[in-house]
Order: sequence, then structure tokens, then C-alpha cells
Amino acid sequence: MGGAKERGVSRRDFLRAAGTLGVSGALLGAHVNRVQSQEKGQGGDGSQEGTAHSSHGGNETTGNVDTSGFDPSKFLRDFYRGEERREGGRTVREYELTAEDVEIEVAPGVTYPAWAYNGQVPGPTLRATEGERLRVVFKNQGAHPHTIHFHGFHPANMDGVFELVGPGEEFTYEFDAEPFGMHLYHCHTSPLRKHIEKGLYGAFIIDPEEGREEADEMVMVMNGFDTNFDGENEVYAVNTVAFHYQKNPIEIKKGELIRVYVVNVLEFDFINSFHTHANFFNYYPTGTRLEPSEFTDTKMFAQGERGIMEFRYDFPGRFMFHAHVSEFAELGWMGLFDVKE
Ligand SMILES: [Cu+2]
Repeated sequence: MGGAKERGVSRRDFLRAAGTLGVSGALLGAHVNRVQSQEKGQGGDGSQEGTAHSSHGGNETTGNVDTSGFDPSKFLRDFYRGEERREGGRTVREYELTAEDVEIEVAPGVTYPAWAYNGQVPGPTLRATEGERLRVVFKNQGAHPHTIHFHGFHPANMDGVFELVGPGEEFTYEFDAEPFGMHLYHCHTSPLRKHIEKGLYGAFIIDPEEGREEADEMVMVMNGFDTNFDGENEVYAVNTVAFHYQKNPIEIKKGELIRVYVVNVLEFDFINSFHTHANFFNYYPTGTRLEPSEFTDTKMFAQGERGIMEFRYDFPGRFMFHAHVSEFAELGWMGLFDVKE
């Protein structure tokens, strides 16, 4: 394996195998397109040999993922606010999260045996307002012990680290929503890397009491999948499905404020990134301050790093967004905004 890695072809070999072994042939399209791109001088080491076609820069998969169970286009703007009630003069939100073992499709015909909250990867995007009381009823219907570790403030026994919840067991986390910002939750059972990489994570948004400016809001969880279990990711994405937003561009309105809650949960790779084409965004690290720290078009993210991006598009048309780690982009982490008049 080391030799293959040194030549920098192990992930590409996987994609080739996905085609030739008849697993699906789906990602083979991505492989072929990428080789063509490399031959045309768009990067890569140029050592690949293949048949050149006219497609240029057309990194994509052939075929479609079945989105009847999990649709990244719906997930994008789907916020789980729990069941709201009043208790002792304050708002309490009660959520239910259940860990399950499920097969998910991360590229056409390429399935992954995931561990998932509520049967989906990422888990639902939890949303609350600062100061509210949150109650999260966690049921473990998977085959391994799991927990939920929330980023934010809470007592030690609500930290989801030592109180392992075994298969068939249940645990209720209860704490106040603070501080406001863009956070995440994930399983914290050891080996941690495995429990995160398998899919037990989600975004956790706490809105400031005074709210934020009205915007078209969306969530992007940067993730990846080790589909051949070699300790490397073969598929990269935002919201799980490789190239989903490339094939199903995100429609936004010209001039409208767009707010993207973004988090990097990628395992195995140390760094991820987010780049917007033909535009710059205001960036709010962790979303914990109301003033942006930066106006840029590219941000780097370590694992667990997250923030809020705000921008408007002044020109109609299709604009790419992708990881500025080129290989991630070519293996699925790429999408389009379709700006409408
Ligand atoms: Cu776990």
C-alpha cells in the first residue's frame, strides 16, 4: 500500500476498481474524466494514460444516487428545531436522536455501511436559540455503544464521553443552549476516529437571541468516506453525496443574502477547505461573534472547525464552489450555485 501511496495512485486505483469490478461503474466516470483533465494539463502528475475525449474539466459521476431516503438538496435547508414547550417560564426544546446501522449511498452505486443518527449522514441539523433549555433523548439501536458529544457549554455528565450508551439503551442529555454560534455534535466513543468516520455527526446551530439578518440559510457539512476501509477517504463531499450539488445546483436569488453554516468533520485528512468562485464572503469563525473576521474567497478548516459564511451574488448564472484541495474536489467535493434573476 505504501508503494501505491508514494505513486499517489491508491485512491485513483480504487475508483478504477469500482468500475472494472462491476461494483457499479459509477465512479469510473469520475475517474475517466479526471484522467482527461490531467492529460489536458489541469493538474495531476501526468503519468496516467487513457483515452482523451473532448470533455474538459468535467469531473462528475455517471448515474444518480437514490435520494428517496436522504436528499442532500432537502437536507441543505432542513433544520430540526425539536418539539417546543414551555416549562417553568422558559422554552424547552426536545429532540430525539437514534443511532442506527444503515447502508448509505455516497456516489452512484457506491454504498457505505454507516452508523447514523436518525438513519442519515449527516444527522439532522439541530437548531435552537441561546438561553433555551435543550433535551435530547438519545436511543441506541446500533450494534455498538455510542454517545452524543455536543460542542458548547454543559455539565460534565452531559458531555457524552464517559456515559457510554449500549445497544438497546437510552440516555437523555439536557443543558442550556450556549454560546450562540455554529457548532457540531458527534459520537465520542472510542476509537473516536472510527465512530466519527462512520457517520455519527451533525451540525448544531444556536442562534443569538437578537437573531441574525434575514437570509437564505443552508448547512454544509464537509465529509468523506473510506469506502474500501484502507484508512483513507475515497469519496469527498459536502452533505455526503459526491457531486450532488454539481448535478443539482443550489438555486439562489441574485442579490439575496446567503448564509452558509459550514463545518468540517472529515477524518483521515488534516485539512479541508471551502472556495467560492467569482465572489467573496464574510466569514464568522464558529459564528460566536456578530462581526465577521475576514472577507475572503477561501477558508481552511481543520476537523471540527466551523463557521458562518455570508455573501450575495450580483451576477446571474452558475458559479462553482469546491474544496481548494484539488484532489478532494475531483473526488466529489464540488458543487454549483445557480443564481437566478
Ligand atoms: Cu459511536
